[in-house]
Formats: sequence, structure tokens, C-alpha cells
Amino acid sequence: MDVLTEAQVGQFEREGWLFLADALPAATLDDLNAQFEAWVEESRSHGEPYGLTFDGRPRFDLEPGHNPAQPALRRIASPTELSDAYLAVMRSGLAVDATAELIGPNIEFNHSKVNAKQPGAATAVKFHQDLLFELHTNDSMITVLYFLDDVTLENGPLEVVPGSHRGPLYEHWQNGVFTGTVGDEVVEMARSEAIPCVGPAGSACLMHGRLLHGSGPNLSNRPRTLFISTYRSEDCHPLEPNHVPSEHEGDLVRGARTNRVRCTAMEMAFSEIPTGASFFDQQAKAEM
Ligand SMILES: O=C(O)CCC(=O)C(=O)O
Repeated sequence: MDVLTEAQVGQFEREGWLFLADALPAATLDDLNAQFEAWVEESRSHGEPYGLTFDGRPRFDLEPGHNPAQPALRRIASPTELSDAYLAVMRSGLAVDATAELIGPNIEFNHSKVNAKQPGAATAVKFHQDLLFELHTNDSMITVLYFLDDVTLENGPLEVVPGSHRGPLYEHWQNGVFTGTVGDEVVEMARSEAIPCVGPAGSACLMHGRLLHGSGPNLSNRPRTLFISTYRSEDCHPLEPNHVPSEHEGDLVRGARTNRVRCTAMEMAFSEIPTGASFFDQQAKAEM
């Protein structure tokens, strides 16, 4: 059953992003938030990134300056492995249906994470294109960002550059270093063209895998937490290891297996797997 209007499909094709209201039922939102609050509480007793993911890296990432009084938990890798509530949202719901409509019908799970900006934490995400972190045989990839809090202009909303998914694949290496962000001149263009993606808790934003996006620090006294789940068409196969691997990678969430591979012409540099807990350490290298 189609869940998107013709206008929504047209907007996604033209602009590479889409806002979805009421993507999470209220009870589901409460479950996700209760679990996240428990993770924040737990983080108070840690001074360094902790926990273990599939590939042996820390699962819980902390912003420099994190302390028990002002926790700055900024990333949880693969929460679907820890929580049935997160797993259920990854597997089904309005945004998964919309993803199948836009790049389906056959859809696989790619990876998931929670990105959080605690009040007063400096966490920011530099402009990048997700595909350049996870090269695939084609670009039929969608990132779904669920708003677990109200996202406002003040608390570091996602900022997207409409139409950039139809433009170049930008270099995410600078001076021989994988910085996971684009060069200064592209940042300047992105800043002038980006629009914020804001809305109440329970909404979601869908982004094309090539869309240029980033987000600023949280300047408010309210948290900004996103559950991010990424998908690919079943005939879109990875060309390099997943940066956020999990036992659920490759799970078919819609449609059927075809045993096909679709290759489209793209030229780009391989990325670099982070050695730390997340891409924040890689993006910090852009400042050096
Ligand atoms: O947390 C955000 O604002 C953006 C997240 C993002 O772009 C990412 O994790 O790739």
C-alpha cells in the first residue's frame, strides 16, 4: 500500500529529502525515549567511550567534556542489537513503507545509530554525503532520521541542501586524510543553501544517500536526539565494510530477494573505517 502522495514522491526526487509527520506512534516514542534516558543515566558512570560493537569498537561515544553532572553521550552504535523497541522501529512503520515506495520494492537494512546532542554539548556534524562513508554499487540508499525530541532551530537541527543528491559526489578526503566531510569551498556553498529540518518529536526526515547535510551544536537547554536507520535497495551491494556493522545488516525489511546486483557509474575514493567509536573523531581531523 502506498503511503506517500504524488507531491511527496516528487519532492523527494527533486530535492532528495522528505519530512514525514507522525512517523512514530506515541507509545513507541515513549519506549524509545525511556530506553535512551536509561542509556544517558548509565553514561554518567563512564569517563571514556565504552561498550562493544560487532567489530570490537566502543558502542557508546562521549563528547570531550562529558562528565557525570553534564553527560554528553553523543552516539550509540547499532541500538537495534540492544533494544527490541529500536529493532521494531527499524523493521517497520511509516518511514520504512515510504522508503520501500521511494527506492524499493525490495529493501535491506544497512545500519543504525542514535545521534544525541545534550543541552550545552558542542556536538556538531560537518557537511557530508552518507554514500561517501559506505560505497555501494548504486545510490539507491535512504537514511531515516526519527526525531525523539522536538527538533527546533535552536537545538541543532539537521540541515539539508535540497537538490544536492543530483550533484557531484564530493571528496571526503583532505590532504590525504579521510575527514568524513567536504572541502571548505563546498561547506561555504552548503551553508548558504541548506535548510533546517525541524518538527515535533515523532516526526522523521528521509534523506537520499547522496544528499549533502550536516548540523550545528545544540544552543538550547533541551536535548536533541535522533534515531537514525539506513536502508538500501536489495540490488545495491556494499563495496566496503560497514562503518556501523551489526548482526542485522542485510536483513530484508520489505519485498523479496532477487539475487541481482545493479551497478551504476560513479567514481569516488574509498572511505576509511574509524578506529574510534564513531565518525566524530574522523570529522575532528578536518580542524587540524
Ligand atoms: O545528527 C545529525 O544531526 C546528523 C547525523 C548524520 O548526518 C550522520 O550521523 O550521518
